[in-house]
Amino acid sequence: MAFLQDSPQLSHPYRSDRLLLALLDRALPAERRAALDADLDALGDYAQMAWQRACTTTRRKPVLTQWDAWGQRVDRIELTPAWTEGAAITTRHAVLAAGHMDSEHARLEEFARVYLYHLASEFYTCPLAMTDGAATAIKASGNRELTERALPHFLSRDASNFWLSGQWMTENTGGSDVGNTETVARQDTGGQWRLHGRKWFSSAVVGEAALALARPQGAPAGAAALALFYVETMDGARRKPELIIDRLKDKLGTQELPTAEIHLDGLPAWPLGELAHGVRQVAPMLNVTRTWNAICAIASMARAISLARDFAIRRQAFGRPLIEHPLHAQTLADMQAEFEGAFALAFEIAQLLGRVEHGVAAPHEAALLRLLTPLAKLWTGKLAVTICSEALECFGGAGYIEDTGLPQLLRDAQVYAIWEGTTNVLSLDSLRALAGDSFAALRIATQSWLDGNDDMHAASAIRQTLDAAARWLDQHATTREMLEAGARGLAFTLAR
Ligand code: MFK
Ligand code: FAD
Repeated sequence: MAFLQDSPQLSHPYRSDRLLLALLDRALPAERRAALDADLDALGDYAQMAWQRACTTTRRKPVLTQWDAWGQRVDRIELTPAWTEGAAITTRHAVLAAGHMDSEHARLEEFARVYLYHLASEFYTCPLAMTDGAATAIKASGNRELTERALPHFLSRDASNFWLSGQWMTENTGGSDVGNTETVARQDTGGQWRLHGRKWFSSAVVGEAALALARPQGAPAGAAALALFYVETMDGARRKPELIIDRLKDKLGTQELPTAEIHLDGLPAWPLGELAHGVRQVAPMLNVTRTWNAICAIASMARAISLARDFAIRRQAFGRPLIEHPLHAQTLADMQAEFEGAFALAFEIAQLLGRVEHGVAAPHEAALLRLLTPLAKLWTGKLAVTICSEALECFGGAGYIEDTGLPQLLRDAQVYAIWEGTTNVLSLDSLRALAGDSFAALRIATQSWLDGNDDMHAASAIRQTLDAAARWLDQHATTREMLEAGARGLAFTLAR
């Protein structure tokens, strides 16, 4: 019989992940740790099943049907299997509800679930992230009526009343520069606000609600005059007629995710708070979705490395398994080292978020979180592409073949750097944070880490890096142009 190549096998994403296990054992009190186990084990099982399913079935994309046979506008979207299972998996394993429990550990427990569920979910995690962000922004707004209306759905543990929320910011005029928003909010004769305009990317178009930026009628130009509104999209089982789906985007990756172009023709809307400073009001949402992005980016890296490592044991070249070739082993080790740094940073912001939200953070930790969130998002976003690309090469030609399931890892990874703020936009956001107390907070955090660590080499490298960054900020970045031009370099240095 001719030689047949073994396919890579996915080891259990939870039980075999020594980094995640060690983090949870270290960070959680024993009782909470034990209580978490069943959900993580089940999400690991689901991830293994989903990988098998993806390798043995033909990939599908969501399909939009705009008109029925009798000429009625229906805008019906057929979803892929992982998406039809999404609400049940999310609510059964409390993926979102866990993050809003009354504990400083809530976010860590939530993001451990997200890390395991993400790839199996086929980016159902995208609307989950936005739903979590919407819940966080609504809570932060202090709007009691909206909190009581929306949060029981967003954080539900029952699939039958679970709602997804979208985040409608990007328009044709600009996604980074939302100050150009053209969507207008007008009050009808009954005083109800209604949105009119076009949103260019809407990734949770099948969701039941959204937070949307719009300019109240008569407000001046610019970002500060935008308001943040809550909308609902469904009227019972039917989509509201004031929300029209123009088409689904044809994308490089995230193909199971139905990302739509929509327009709003008087969709009823409720302001979260004051009728201005909508960007400030949406910021809590942005910071949560950026945390999701970092966790999902490291989940992609973990998957790519896990498969490449398994393949290295199965594949023979020059008379021995790949793993016994020093250079191949070194390649895998280098990928693992980069990944472990990214894993540490991503879960650090998850833990910090939990501590800050529950009022148990040290005085410097809120400022630290404000800086580390954009840094984690921008660094993991880029690293996911590098590691997925390297992993594909580890499979040789097979890594380039669609029905191995491997190329999808790379195509999907490209999105992490683009949505939720591009690398440049987040580098500039880290300057916003550094203009406050964040650099001092980073020094305090680094010092306390160095105090508990006897690696002199690492300590000296870290001190030198921080000193160089401080010198650059003080002496060289003397104009706004210089500061912005160097922002990406600074951000990557600090993240690393
Ligand atoms: C599977 C993985 C999960 C991921 C899910 C992904 C789903 C994808 C969905 C999307 O992509 S949704 C669209 C996301 N869009 C963006 O992220 C927009 C990117 N652009 C920016 O982030 C710009 O920097 C920004 C729109 C914020 C610039 O707006 P402005 O108004 O020109 O900025 P300005 O004036 O500096 O900030 C306004 C206020 O917000 C300021 O506060 P004050 O009014 O009190 O002075 C800022 O400090 C505050 N702010 C801005 N960014 C902040 C923030 N506060 C806290 N955290 C931040 N990150
Ligand atoms: P631009 O803002 O035009 O950016 C173009 C380039 O210019 C980028 O490289 C950027 O880094 C650079 N740039 C911009 N400003 C600066 C600056 N000041 N300094 C230096 N460089 C700069 N949006 C939503 O609102 N809701 C969604 O559900 C949603 N889903 C999405 C799903 C997918 C799959 C994708 C790909 C995008 C989605 N988006 C969504 C949109 C996304 O958030 C935007 O595409 C993103 O924020 C970038 O905006 P833009 O496309 O207008 O690019």
